This record gives sequence, structure tokens and C-alpha cells, in this order.
Amino acid sequence: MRMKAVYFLVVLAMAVAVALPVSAGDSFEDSTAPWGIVTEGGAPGTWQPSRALLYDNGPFMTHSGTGVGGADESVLQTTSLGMNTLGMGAQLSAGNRIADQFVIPAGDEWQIDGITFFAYQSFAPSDPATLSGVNLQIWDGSPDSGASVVWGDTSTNIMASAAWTNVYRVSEESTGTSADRAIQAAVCTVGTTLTAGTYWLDWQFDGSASYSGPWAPPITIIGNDTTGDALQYTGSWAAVTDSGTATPQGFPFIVDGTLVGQPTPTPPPGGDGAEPIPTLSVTGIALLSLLLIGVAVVVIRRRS
Ligand SMILES: [Ca+2]
Repeated sequence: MRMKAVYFLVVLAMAVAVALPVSAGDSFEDSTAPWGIVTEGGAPGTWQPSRALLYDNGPFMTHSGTGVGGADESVLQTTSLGMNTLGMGAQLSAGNRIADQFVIPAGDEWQIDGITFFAYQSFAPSDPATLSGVNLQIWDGSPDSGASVVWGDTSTNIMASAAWTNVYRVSEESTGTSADRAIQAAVCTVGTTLTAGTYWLDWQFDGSASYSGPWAPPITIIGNDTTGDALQYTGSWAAVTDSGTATPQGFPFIVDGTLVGQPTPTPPPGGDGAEPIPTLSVTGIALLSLLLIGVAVVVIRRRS
């Protein structure tokens, strides 16, 4: 009887040890980070992308509908490319930040209304979202090379809302089975007008203290182990590289607003962004008529 009790306690201790998340440090979360048991699915109120798009820095969703409950996935290419970084630390609690840039073309002026950033907290439910804040600085050059901040600061929370993107961050080994890392969109209010130039953003997330992170998933593209040229601040700035392939990575963000001095584009005929039915131009009709006449001539000559 006593042996049975001891055996039970040993098994219980082992189960607890396996279940407890192991800290991977604050600067990044790699594919050896713990994966849990799927307990949920479905798609509660999810983020809908804005249509006032000025700029999109790159995708993070790689597979549509392959995830738990039919969700989409952002698959880290662990086995096919040897990649290893699920997400980089961008958490307020650790003082970590992420920086990446966009270019406003010569002659253009952007009125930036908002910017959306993306992060997950490991083992957090997909709903409600656990992100609680974002602070942002916009620089007129790289934050690592003596540029100046032209908008924002490192203390004001500019996050207006957060919601699940319907995408889970997974590895190739956990695709279809893990709902541990629900990528959330943090929609932020900006409100500034910028002229042509290269601008760097550096940002940081706040979130629930009950879960690790927030972690920023890199831009993810099937077949590519290099996705950008972002920086991470962990006391000093350094290039973000995948810990498996040592290749540079970028980060997804979406800039919303309007092009100053340009008329607002009207949707094409056919309604809600639908593609219009193609029609023949006058030239097209003339060419088609000539072709038909040619065919008729050949047929008539053969018959006679
Ligand atoms: Ca970049």
C-alpha cells in the first residue's frame, strides 16, 4: 500500500514538472518553449483589418484554416528551414522593445491615424485579448544611429483595442494541434502627418501578468528564412535574428490613414470591393471581328 502511494506521488511530481512552463528568458521564445494541451477552439470576436491602409510591413499568417477549431496559423518553419524563434520579447515588464521601419515615397505626405501591432502571450486564451497597452516612438531614422523621435514616447499607452487575429503561432510539429499562442492585434491611435522619408517605429506591449510575454511574432513567409531587418532593444539595440538560422527578421505592422492631398479612392463598380466584370474595349472588338472574318475566309476557301 505504501509503495503504491510513493509511486503515485512520483508520477504526480513528474506530471507537474512536465506541465510547468520553463522560462526561456525575456528576450525571445524559441520552439523548445513548452507546448500545452489543446482545450479550446472556435472563433470569438476577432480583429478585422482596417481598409484605410497606407502600409503593411509583411504577413504573419501562413496557413488558412489549418489550426485548432479551423483557425488560421502562423507556422514557424522548424523542420523545413531549421528556424527556432516563435517570438521576440517586446514586453514592458522586461523593458524590451522592437523596432522596424517604413518609407514614405518622395512627394508623398501621410496622415497616420493609427498603427496596428501584433503579439501573443503563451497559454493565454484567445478571448478576451490579454494585451493591455502599447507605447510607441516614431523616429526619423534608426533608433540605433543617432536619429530623433518625431512622435510618441515610451510611457503613453496608445492602444485603443486588442483582439485575437484568428491566427495561432505554431511550429511545424504543432500545426493543427496547438492553440497555445493566439496572436492578438493591438490597434493603436496615432494622429500625425509625416512627409517623405524613412521612419523607424519602436514599440513595446503591456499585457496580463498571468502569462509570459507579450512576444512579437516575426513576419513569416513560407520558404523564406529572412523576412526583414528589425531591431530589438534589451538594454541596447541589436539586429533581430532567428535563433535557429541566424537570419534577420522583420515584424508585422499595419499603418492606417490617408495620403494627404489625394482624393479618397472610390471603390470599383460592382459594390463592396468586388472586381468588375471584364469588358471588351473598342480595339478588342475590332481585333476579334478581324479574327472571325479571317477564319470565315479560310473556311469558305477550303469548301469551294
Ligand atoms: Ca524593415
